[in-house]
Amino acid sequence: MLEYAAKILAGARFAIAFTGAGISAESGVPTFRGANGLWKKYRAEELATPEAFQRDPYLVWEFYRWRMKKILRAKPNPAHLSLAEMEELGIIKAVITQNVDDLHRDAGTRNLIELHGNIFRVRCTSCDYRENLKESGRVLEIINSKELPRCPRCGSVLRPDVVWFGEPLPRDALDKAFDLAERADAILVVGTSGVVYPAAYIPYIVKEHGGMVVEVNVERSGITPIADVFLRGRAGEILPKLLRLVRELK
Ligand code: BV8
Ligand code: ZN
Repeated sequence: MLEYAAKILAGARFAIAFTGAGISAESGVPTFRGANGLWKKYRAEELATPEAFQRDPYLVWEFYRWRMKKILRAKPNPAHLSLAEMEELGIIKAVITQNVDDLHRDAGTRNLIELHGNIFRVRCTSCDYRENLKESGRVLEIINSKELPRCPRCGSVLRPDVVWFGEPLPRDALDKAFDLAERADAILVVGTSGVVYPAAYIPYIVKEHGGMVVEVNVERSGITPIADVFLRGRAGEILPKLLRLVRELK
């Protein structure tokens, strides 16, 4: 199966990658729905929604501060690094991710589409102020404060610049992702349960346009039914092997 997957990627004219929380699991970033998933301790509707933020912004900020702390200690794992190298070698043209953890960027991926935003960016709940906390050097200040972060421009409360349930995805990111999916003749799907929409449409769009779907996951997902190849296993183990085989074929 690995050989067949390598042949698909080596032979593709325009291959892309689509990733979910599972690709960051081996970096120590908890997934949402897996065994030790986030939603076990917390419940999505209590936290990743605008209503939750309205009702209890302190609780929601506590959740994001906890995740930012975990993600700050995380390093890209061999799966992120393999995708960055595949882009370098021209094997894939872009990475579309549902993750908000910056690990693809840290691994060196350049053409990255973040469908659900980024946990290290904040934005104002009233004006259009946005801030990349890594660039402004305020990550630790935000993580360690107990107060609600305030907009330096208008004084309103700042929120994480991520997409919550019930919120639309950023228009430009979604348009770019759909355009890439329509052009792709192969998609490498890594570490997603494939249950969150509209992101989960991406592999289906590739399939509808006659593209091939290669999936890497430790268990079956909502994408497996349309996968031409399902490689069961951990992304950190499978992707480096896949990359080696593709390089031999190229
Ligand atoms: C919207 C960002 C409308 C913030 C997140 C019923 C049917 C269909 C849709 C809906 C429905 N009810 C509601 C909806 C819509 C809803 C939705 O899809 N709900 C789902 C749960 C049914 N979608 C929305 O609300 C979206 N918005 O629809 O807006 C609209 C339109 C216009 C105008 C106004 C409104 C917004 C969705 C985005 C929500 N934001 N997070 C944050 O991160 O805090 S969701 C969250 O789930 C993350 O972004 C995550 O990336 C995403 C998907 O999860 P996965 O990445 O797949 O992670 P998961 O844990 O689920 O799975 C991990 C996988 O990895 C597993 O398969 C596991 O086996 C595997 N794995 C584990 N370890 C490894 C591994 N694989 C390989 N190697 C390993 N080592
Ligand atoms: Zn403001």
